[in-house]
Amino acid sequence: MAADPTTGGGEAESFFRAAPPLRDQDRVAGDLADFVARHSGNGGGGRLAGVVCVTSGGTTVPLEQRCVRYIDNFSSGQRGAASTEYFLKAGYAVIFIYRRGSKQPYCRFLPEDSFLDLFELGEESDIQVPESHAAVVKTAIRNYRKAIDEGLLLKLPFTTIFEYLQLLQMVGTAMNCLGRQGMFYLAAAVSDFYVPWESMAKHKIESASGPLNMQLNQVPKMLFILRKQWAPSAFCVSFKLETDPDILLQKAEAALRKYGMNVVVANELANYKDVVVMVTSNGRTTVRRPSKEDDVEEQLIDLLVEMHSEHIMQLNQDVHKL
Ligand code: 9Z3
Repeated sequence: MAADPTTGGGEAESFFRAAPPLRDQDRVAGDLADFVARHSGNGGGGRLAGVVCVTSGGTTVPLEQRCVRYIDNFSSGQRGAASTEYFLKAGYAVIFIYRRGSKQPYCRFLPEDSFLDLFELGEESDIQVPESHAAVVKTAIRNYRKAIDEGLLLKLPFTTIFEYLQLLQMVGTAMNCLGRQGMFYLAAAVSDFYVPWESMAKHKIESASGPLNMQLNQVPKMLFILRKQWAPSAFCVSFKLETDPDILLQKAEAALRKYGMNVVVANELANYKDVVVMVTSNGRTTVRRPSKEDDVEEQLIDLLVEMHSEHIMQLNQDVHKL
């Protein structure tokens, strides 16, 4: 039987074959097709700059099919949420693939622990926003509603590594028709190891039988398949997170070459909110956040938007040469 070109063959194909099917798969496919059709033509000199898929938050690796325990990856979703806001501001349509419960665009400044502090009951038992929070709530509602009402933001949630990679595959193949106008900005923290669905315990693992020994398989390298098969003309930005600064840049450079990324953004756990290094085939660019009140993502997105428009223009030049 011929390999399915959307699954990449080999390990990736068996990953997708064994994964539990995505809930709402048909609805997601329909929403995606509509969104991409509505925005195809972006970046070709029209009003919009392009379409970007932003991934955000950490994937979980379930240890049981009826999951009680799971392994998680570090990520609050702050980077993905902030970056989505800056992409929308720059005129992009955004497909936001996010971990359920992680940070959301335009909600980053709302209180998390004391959500009810945002509201108070008025004299007629109507709900009001106290003056102290009014400005931040108004801005959040205005910006969020604008993005939704103008059809510029499509949100697709995931929890597990299975859901995440199936969504990435669907978005990758759906965005292929956008060619160079598509961008992938892969900030989600993706597990490198997982338990294959078919070898996973069905029920909660017994603790009475003593210590647990478990072998985790390697997650197939989907960046390579994204690049080679799902959306080969898109502009691809991936992230490399390390805790050891001595290996960070060489790992980022290796990822750039191995997966054919346009940019790998290197960041270190200890200071990832303050500084990132953009690694490209032309060298390295360090981006620092100017102050605690600013986001490092603002300048990062500015630079990426510039590079993406050069990537699009390269196509236009190639077409004119024909
Ligand atoms: C990152 O490195 C992100 O910048 C952070 C953002 C996860 C640090 P927060 O969500 O954190 O703002 O709290 N993401 C990519 C991590 C990753 O899994 N990269 C893979 C790798 O390093 C490649 S896809 O191998």
